[in-house]
Amino acid sequence: MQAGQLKFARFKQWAAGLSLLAVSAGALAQPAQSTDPVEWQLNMGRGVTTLSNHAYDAHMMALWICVGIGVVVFAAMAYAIFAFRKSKGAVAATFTHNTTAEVIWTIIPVLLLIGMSWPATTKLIAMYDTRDSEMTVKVTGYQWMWKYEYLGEDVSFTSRLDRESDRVRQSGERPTVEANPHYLLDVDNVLVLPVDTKVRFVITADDVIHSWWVPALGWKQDAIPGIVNEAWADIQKPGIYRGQCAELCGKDHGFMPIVVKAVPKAEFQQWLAAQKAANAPAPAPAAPAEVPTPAPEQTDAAPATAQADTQADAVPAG
Ligand SMILES: [Cu+2]
Repeated sequence: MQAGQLKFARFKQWAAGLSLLAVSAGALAQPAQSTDPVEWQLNMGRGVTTLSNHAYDAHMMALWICVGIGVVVFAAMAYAIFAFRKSKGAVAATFTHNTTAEVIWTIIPVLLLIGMSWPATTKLIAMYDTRDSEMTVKVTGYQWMWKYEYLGEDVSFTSRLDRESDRVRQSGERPTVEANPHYLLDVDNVLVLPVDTKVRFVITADDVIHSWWVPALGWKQDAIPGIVNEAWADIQKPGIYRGQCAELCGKDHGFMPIVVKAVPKAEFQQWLAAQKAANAPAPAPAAPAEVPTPAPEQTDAAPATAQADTQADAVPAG
């Protein structure tokens, strides 16, 4: 009885998987709203940017070429096994070389490789082409959060694991899909970006190597202290796109998720204006700092300022 139930459960799983396959096949024809992975999803997602679509297309082309090769090779093998079986009086071949066959099985793979590498290379070059971007976001990795700066806009903030996920993970409670649908995948401040806009990212880190990865954007980029890496994205559909740090960066590596919220251009401008307005009062209280304090000796002043800057960087205002 147990075994029967188990079998039935397995069957149900398979049936669900197959129906999901059908659903995702339909979804591929009409791009889906969410790019979160679904249970029993077998293929990679298409993503929501030019680059993610490039990656998907290159992947599908390679996949179908592999399928074609597999079919041809296994069909030839099956035919040989069946047609030249011992009971039909087949005898072992005596030749060791066949120049024609060797030329054919060298040229065909070479053509296939060239056929795959040509589009792959153009796509790779496109990945690094950040020209004509309309805005730039600086991403800085910290142990263990991200800092986002909208360059030239005076808007910046940090983004870290939402407090509820953090509480649950440290409480020993068992998270459930119902109670915590985005357990460890939510942040306090999401990165808001406009759709249909070429956004350039400059990516670095302040302490150790991190990696900024949102699968729906189609790439991940290392965040390395002392180095500024570049990437770009043109998100085509409004939505919430999640990612994570993809470089082992310490004990809380698994707890520095990324959430990108893509909104229509007008809504983004409103959001940006609101952020600027919220930041605006900040300079006023800062004014007293300009009041000249008893001037210390010049030799001391420089290191003190440098230290203050470093601290300000290391502990960004949440
Ligand atoms: Cu990290």
